[in-house]
Amino acid sequence: MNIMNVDYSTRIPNNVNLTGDRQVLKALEGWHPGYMDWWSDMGPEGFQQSLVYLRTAYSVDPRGWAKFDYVKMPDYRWGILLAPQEENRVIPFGERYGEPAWQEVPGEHRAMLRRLIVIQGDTEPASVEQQRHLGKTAPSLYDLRNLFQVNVEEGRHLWAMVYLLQKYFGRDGREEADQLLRRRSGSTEAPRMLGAFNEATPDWLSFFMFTFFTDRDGKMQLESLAQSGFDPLSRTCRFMLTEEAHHMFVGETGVGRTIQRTCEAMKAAGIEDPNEIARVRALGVVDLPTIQKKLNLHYTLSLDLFGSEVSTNAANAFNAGIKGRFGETKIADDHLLTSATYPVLKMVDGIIRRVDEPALTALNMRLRDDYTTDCAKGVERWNKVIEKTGVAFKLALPHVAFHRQIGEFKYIKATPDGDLIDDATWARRRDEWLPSKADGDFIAALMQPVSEPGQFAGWIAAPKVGIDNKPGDFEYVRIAA
Ligand code: BYC
Ligand code: FE
Ligand code: FE
Repeated sequence: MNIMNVDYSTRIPNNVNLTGDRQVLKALEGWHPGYMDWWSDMGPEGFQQSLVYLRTAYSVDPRGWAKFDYVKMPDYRWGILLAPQEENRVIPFGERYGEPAWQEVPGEHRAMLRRLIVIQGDTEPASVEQQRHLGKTAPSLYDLRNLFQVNVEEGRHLWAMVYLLQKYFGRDGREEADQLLRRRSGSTEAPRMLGAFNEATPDWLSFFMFTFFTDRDGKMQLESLAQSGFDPLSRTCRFMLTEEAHHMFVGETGVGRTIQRTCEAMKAAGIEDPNEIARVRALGVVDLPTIQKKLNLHYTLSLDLFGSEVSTNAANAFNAGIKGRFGETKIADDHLLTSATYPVLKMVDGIIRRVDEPALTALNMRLRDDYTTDCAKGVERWNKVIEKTGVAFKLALPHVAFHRQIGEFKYIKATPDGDLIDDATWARRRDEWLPSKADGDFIAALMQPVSEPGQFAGWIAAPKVGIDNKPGDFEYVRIAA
């Protein structure tokens, strides 16, 4: 079978020759009903009988890997797709640098590898759970379709990790695969593993911020895992990244369209000062300071996903050749980092200071810095949207010490500018910097569903182009009665 093409003859479409791998096929087929139960309990609420204009991956050829068609979500073909194997690929970093990449799990690193795959796998269904209630307040059929597209693909990412667990980790891999369907976002007994994935996604602005900031952590982590010396993981992540681009597009354009609509409404009403919050809100749009607060929240929750700035876990994974750096093969150094250092922001004697740390233990900080650079570019594109309308306002990323739960800054309180403050000041000023209950209530009240083709809720602008070049009034979801 050509690796570019996907075998649709088995229940689980795949390009990993499952028909010739009976044991894994059986394990996956055994897992499938539990997945479908999870999808019906925890996947998108309602709309399961509606026809959604979705893309399905049918190939891993970068020139054309997806086809678009109307599908009922439960009939979506969740497949196992790995990017083509690179000939003679070597381990690109760490103690085994330059040795042939592993096609089987290296025994001495089995536990570490399994843990990383499980953590990655855990985030995928968590995001679907977080977003499950959003369908009923979608601002348009276009947005509704994008939500469902993201949801089915996060479902596929779960399949991707479950395949690795079942194929390469035997019995404990199968147990982990079952656990991935048992944990629940926000549950007290069995929560999802990472902080941000137990937070609520209460409204569409949060959804867009999440897909911009948190899916972008996904991009950074997948890029690092795509460097892995364990070749099946590398190939899996490389294909996931092709889907990830759309998730971040949904976030960036979603926030951009919200900003656009706000600024246009302000201009039309002759409001010059973005801080005239009551007047702006009376227009039925989200004021820019509240958008900044949402940004502050989702950016900082996502910073926590990089773990501690200084981490022996990260050093061990790198030394082992399991998890590399962003763009590892393009970095011009020894890929061993035995004597290199990296500047890390730390609390030293009560002050935030930049301190040189061994580059190996500073890998989380480095990836987080790469992430911040990537986020900042997107924020600049949002600022261009504001600038074009002539409104005087700039969005900005808050300081990395602000509102942190993980790492160096979890015991201190800081302003978005990075000034240290005491608990009383924090308590008094928190609502200036993060969405308050009142902000949430206001946004919730705006979230009235719109389901006429080509129509959009009043708080968000129409997109510039349709999905798959469809015209503006295209019926992206045929809602079942
Ligand atoms: N919440 O040495 P440390 C995505 C734990 S998103 C709770 O500081 P390490 C997606 C840590 O587990 C990408 N616990 O950090 C996006 C450890 O616990 P144990 C997901 C946390 O290990 C949107 C302890 O603290 N993929 O795909 O170097 C939609 C000390 O850890 C947190 C990955 O994350 C936290 N935030 O790095 C859908 C890649 N942070 O072991 C999908 C795989 C740390 O002592 N994961 N801890 O009990 C990893 O590479 C690493 O596990 C982390 C943490 C980067 C997450
Ligand atoms: Fe994902
Ligand atoms: Fe994603």
